[in-house]
Amino acid sequence: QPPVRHLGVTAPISLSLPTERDKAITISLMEELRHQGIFETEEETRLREHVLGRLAGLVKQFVEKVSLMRGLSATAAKQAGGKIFTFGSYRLGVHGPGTDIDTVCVVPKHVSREDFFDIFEPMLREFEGASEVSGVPEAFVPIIKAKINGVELDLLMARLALSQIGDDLTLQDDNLLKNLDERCIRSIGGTRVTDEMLRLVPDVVVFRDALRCIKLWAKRRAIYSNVMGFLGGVAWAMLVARICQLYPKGNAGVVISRFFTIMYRWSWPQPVMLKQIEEGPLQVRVWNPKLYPSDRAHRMPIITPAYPAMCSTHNVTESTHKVMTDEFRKAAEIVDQVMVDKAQWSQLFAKHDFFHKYRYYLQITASSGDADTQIKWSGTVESRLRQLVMKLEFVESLILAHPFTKGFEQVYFVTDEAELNAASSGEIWDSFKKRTAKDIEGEEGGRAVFTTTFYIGLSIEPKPVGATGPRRLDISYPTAEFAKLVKMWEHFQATQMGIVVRHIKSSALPDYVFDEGERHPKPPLKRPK
Ligand code: 3AT
Ligand code: MN
Ligand code: MN
Repeated sequence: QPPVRHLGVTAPISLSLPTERDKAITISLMEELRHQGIFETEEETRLREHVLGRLAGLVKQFVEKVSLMRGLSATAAKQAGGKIFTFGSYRLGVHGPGTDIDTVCVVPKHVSREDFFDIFEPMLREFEGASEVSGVPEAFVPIIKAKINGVELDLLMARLALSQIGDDLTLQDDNLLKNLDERCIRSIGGTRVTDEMLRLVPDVVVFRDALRCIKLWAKRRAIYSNVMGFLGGVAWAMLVARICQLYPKGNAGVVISRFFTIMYRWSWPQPVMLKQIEEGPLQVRVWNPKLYPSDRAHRMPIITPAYPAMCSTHNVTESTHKVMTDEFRKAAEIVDQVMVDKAQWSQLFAKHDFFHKYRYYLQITASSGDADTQIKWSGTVESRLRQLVMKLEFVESLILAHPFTKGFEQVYFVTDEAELNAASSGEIWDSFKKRTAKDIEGEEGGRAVFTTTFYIGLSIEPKPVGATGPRRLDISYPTAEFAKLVKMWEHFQATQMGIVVRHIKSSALPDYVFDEGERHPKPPLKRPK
């Protein structure tokens, strides 16, 4: 085999060193990022390291305890080991203040998943400085969420087919996946992908700085969300990593200045990959559009570098693809201006204009009577929203169905059926707008309504020249189908949960979608007489 001369599936575009200009814009970019407050303090960094050290010790204690229970000798129980690995933004080194640390606890084969929830979780509850410990053993990726010394943690577990887990273990070897439970394979997938990504970029510091910039930009422009059909953290990281490979000697300014143009011009559905897709020891599918029609349907495939290769962007739809392409174009224009000193970096991070952009919006309101139900119900509706987007994309004369990346949560206190129906439909009447829990105490029919409202911006084809009458836009079918679909959720209860899809004009958008001073005040919506 020839020696590896470059990282990535093609040769680099340029091996040039940064110019004086590149150096200057990188300095101003980093200044702007600091100004935007995305870096944590040194104190917080130390606290995270301290917490991870303590957690690593606790995992070893847990393994030792279970080992003794299984009849291992004291020495063997100590040697059984146990190790934690991080993934997510913390592992990549691009986390912000107050974000979580995603961690997987790797244990030897005689420690089971039940032990993780029956023994480790109680140990964690007793652990000094731990709070808000809550396990979700039945999740697709079983997880314990917790806080230690105020630091949020997502804890996964993986049981390897090894009798000891030494401190020097890495998760790189594909053969480690053999004979593992699928949940364990999924749980170490995050670490395997982030570690591989870090190995595949020419300069980790450049990669991190550039990724911080892209993450901030994508969040501000409301295109950072895997569930809603945009890209999530892993996919954005892979795009940046690919540009780093193409400019191995570049600094952050170079990478950013090429990023948007290259992504704008990318010939999708040609995939973005950090290395060639490899086969491996498992009977699992790796991404292959030649073989699988569902893989062929991916519009913007961005493929994870660790075996088994997967597409991290299967939620992208025609609309979200268009929206992202448009954002790439706009950002490329701004960065071109920054390069010639005609714009500031801050302009790249300007807030999105989603609620100013469209004349019509779909308003999707999920409601229920209590906070716990609402979390699960609104999560279910959110996770299926892109199904509605895809149905809308089939509607004739609808150019674009643009989902907003987050839902808005409101609690209202209503006193009768009419108010209840209004609130559950996403309407805000003056009569209950400012009412508090206290106001309905002892009131007959008084109750709380928890609502989460999502928005989809609609871009409609202009009327053909000479056409008369209003343009017909029939969205009753997709919206009815969507309501039916979410109600098929296994825990759906018609008496407890509501779902209403409304078609509104931009002038009817509620104040809560705008920042203070973002829009001119309008007359409030009165209760109809
Ligand atoms: P933050 O800095 O934490 O906002 P992040 O990139 O670390 O950004 P997350 O902590 O949300 O993002 O997720 C880290 C990884 O965990 C990304 C994904 O591989 C996995 N993950 C996130 N949410 C889920 C989920 N609901 N189920 C399974 N895996 C998930
Ligand atoms: Mn995270
Ligand atoms: Mn997390």
